[in-house]
Amino acid sequence: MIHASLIEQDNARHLARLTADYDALGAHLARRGIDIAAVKAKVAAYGVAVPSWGVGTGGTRFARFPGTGEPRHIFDKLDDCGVIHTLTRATPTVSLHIPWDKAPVADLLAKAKQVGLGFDAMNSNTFQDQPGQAHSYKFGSLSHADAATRAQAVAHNIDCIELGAQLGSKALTIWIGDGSNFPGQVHFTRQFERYLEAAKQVYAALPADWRLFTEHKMFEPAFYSTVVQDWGTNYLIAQELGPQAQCLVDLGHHAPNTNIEMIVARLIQFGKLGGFHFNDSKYGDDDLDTGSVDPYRLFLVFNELVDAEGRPGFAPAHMLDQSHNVTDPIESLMVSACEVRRAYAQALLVDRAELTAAQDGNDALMATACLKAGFRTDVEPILAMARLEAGGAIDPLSAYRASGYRATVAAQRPAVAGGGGGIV
Ligand code: LRH
Ligand code: MN
Ligand code: MN
Repeated sequence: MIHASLIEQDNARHLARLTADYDALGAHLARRGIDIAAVKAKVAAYGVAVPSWGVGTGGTRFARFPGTGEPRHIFDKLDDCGVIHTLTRATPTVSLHIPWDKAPVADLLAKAKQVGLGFDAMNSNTFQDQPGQAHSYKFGSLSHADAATRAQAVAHNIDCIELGAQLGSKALTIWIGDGSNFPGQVHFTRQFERYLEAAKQVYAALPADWRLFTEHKMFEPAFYSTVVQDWGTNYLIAQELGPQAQCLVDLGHHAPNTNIEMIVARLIQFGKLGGFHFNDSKYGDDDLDTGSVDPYRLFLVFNELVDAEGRPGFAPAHMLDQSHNVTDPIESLMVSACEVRRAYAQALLVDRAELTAAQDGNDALMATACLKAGFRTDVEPILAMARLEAGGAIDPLSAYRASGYRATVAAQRPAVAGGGGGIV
């Protein structure tokens, strides 16, 4: 969809500047005792999964304003995801949401091969009703008071595992909307007992090399109480289910000002950090572009991840999960993937020996200055050089705009009407 010659042409415009900037940064880092090539190699090896649902224009419960060339189905979505990876070389996998992306396995595999992508964690959906479904999720799914509804939700999750196993995925992410809207509406303990019993049935269906990620979220769609509301409940679930169960941290699913990096550290310490849904927020589950509001917080999360690198069995899954309401989703996802890599690169620059010495010497100011030294460094030349050497674009946005991809697909994909709300 994006020709190599186009990338080469666009790169040619930026190459001299990049080479000069990269050399200057290399000299600067060498003075700090850091080998720029080693940082670049780590950045180049780092990938973040794109959510299939992210390439469609998002919306709020009030309205959705579609862009042009909206993907019609999973195959269009995979084309768009392919563009993101071709230009950034940072998003080698796609995370599917079922049943939104349901399609014959052979077709999914063929398309993924054509666009050069693999499949990351599968996401189940028991927060919406589907046409023809026997039991409604209006009052819950895995924790529903009715056993038949719970069984239907369990069966759907097992279907997702079976589909994912054929696609080469290695994890299932469960997020449920179950909760309540009124004090007294549900019995907290009985509801959570039902959830655990149902989740155990899903866990029992996991292949030996799979992981089950449970994703907590403070509120919404339930507004009084939510069954898996915070990392404490999430940790209890992972403990109850067993070693293949871990917690997924969506950055937008916490109360404002929550110390998310500390939650990350706690989960790492006890072997229960499964992965991330990266996004940014100001108020709640805003699903804003990763790093757009508080890049320092993203950096602090990566500071914990870099600190934990090399721990036995430490392999959290990294995915984006955001909603693009006013931008071209491909552009937002490209920029966000680069933001995640930026936070990683900055965290790699932190002098860990100096930090430990400052911490142990109770030198609060030096400790925090040590972090800031990593965060303040402009690592863009490292990111751009990693992309260039992998065949990607020095400036993905500039190459994408030069390609005219959006206009091309807009001519092929019929325009869709805007209107009512929705999350995708
Ligand atoms: C819930 C959530 C979860 C869903 C996705 C669409 O807010 O973060 O990950 O699967 O959004
Ligand atoms: Mn999420
Ligand atoms: Mn969310």
